[in-house]
Amino acid sequence: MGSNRRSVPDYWKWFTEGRYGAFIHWGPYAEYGRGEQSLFREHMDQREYEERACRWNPQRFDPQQWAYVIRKAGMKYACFTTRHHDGYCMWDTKYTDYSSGRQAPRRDYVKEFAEAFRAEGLRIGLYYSWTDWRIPAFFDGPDKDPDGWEAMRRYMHGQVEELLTNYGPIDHFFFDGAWPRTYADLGSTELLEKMRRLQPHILINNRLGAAGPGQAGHADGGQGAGERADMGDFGTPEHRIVADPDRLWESCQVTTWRLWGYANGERWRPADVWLDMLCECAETGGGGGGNLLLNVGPQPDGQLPPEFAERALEVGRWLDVHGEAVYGTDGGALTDFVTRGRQTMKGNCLYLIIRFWDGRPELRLADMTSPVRSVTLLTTGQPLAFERQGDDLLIRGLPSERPTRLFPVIKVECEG
Ligand code: FUL
Repeated sequence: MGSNRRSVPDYWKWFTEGRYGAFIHWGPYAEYGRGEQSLFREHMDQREYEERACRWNPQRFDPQQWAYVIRKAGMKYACFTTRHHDGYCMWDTKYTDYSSGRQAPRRDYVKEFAEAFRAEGLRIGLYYSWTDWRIPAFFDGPDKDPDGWEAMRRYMHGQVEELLTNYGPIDHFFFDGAWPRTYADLGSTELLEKMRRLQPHILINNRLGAAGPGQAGHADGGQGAGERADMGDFGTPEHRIVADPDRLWESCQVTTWRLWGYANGERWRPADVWLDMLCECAETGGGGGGNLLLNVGPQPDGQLPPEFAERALEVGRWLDVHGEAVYGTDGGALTDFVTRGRQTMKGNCLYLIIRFWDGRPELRLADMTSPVRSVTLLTTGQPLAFERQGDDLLIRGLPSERPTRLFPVIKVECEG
């Protein structure tokens, strides 16, 4: 069987095999219930936003509960916003008082997050935005304000160093908001060296700045958007699933239809849409990467929205039964299956993940020439009869009723 497995060091296997993680966008912006960019999008008065941020004091933050739900959801890691574009820091940083450590909560949320998630056996990711909307030097750039720029760069590098020094092993780091700056302006090369000294096994994403001036790039960072092509361990397609030919990749997606931070009254994507994104990542990426980082914007009081927990646990129950079709799978396609669902492979097994159950007793796989040893309906464990017809494989005895609300899976074990 063909495989597009990419060779990665053993210490990155948790990422390539784990496939599925949670993105957590949480900060004072949750109070507005309109996503993570309320300040910017709504041209809000900055002072007013800051005053309210300093008073923000969630009473129901329970990181153990988050970690429990996220593990039960079948996710293997989580990436937490330490600082979004509003500049508010979710840890007790020595570089500013504008933080959860020094304002109303007097809590180090990064520490609490890392400890609780590690205790559940989850890997730890940290998100850090280069952009801080409060600091004009970021937008003015180094030419207009060299001193302001230098101070800001020291501040950012210092903060990243703090995050990688004080919170134990960090597995994953997600930079964001590098636009419109270049990697040279940001000092990305130097910072990356330092990060790898502090955390030799860390995976760092690609949002590290444009290759040069005039290649400003896009929020999405990468794939022709002006990011320097050779930077970062994994690509970060946003709101889309597309393989990065040069490195591992992780598609980040929202669970509502639009926003990342808590969005009051937003419509939620249903569980089958989540699951299909996960299976599409597995199918598209295989062993060459292809992760799904699925977002949640916790409520301002610190609780996970019940709509999130409900869907996450439903997908988690599906993964309890069908996880082998998603975790640690290789890429490559054996048969044409797009009209019915997704296909993944692992070793000598092919998994057919069926979105559209037509209730017919037979399923024909075209051009499935590999010799087959057995066929099983993984969902129920029931063995299925099969027959070779020329180059096709005909599978028989499928139940007329869809055997699960989410996607039934057929496992085809080939010889050798
Ligand atoms: C974007 C940001 O601007 C969004 O707020 C979000 O954090 C997303 C993951 O990245 O570029």
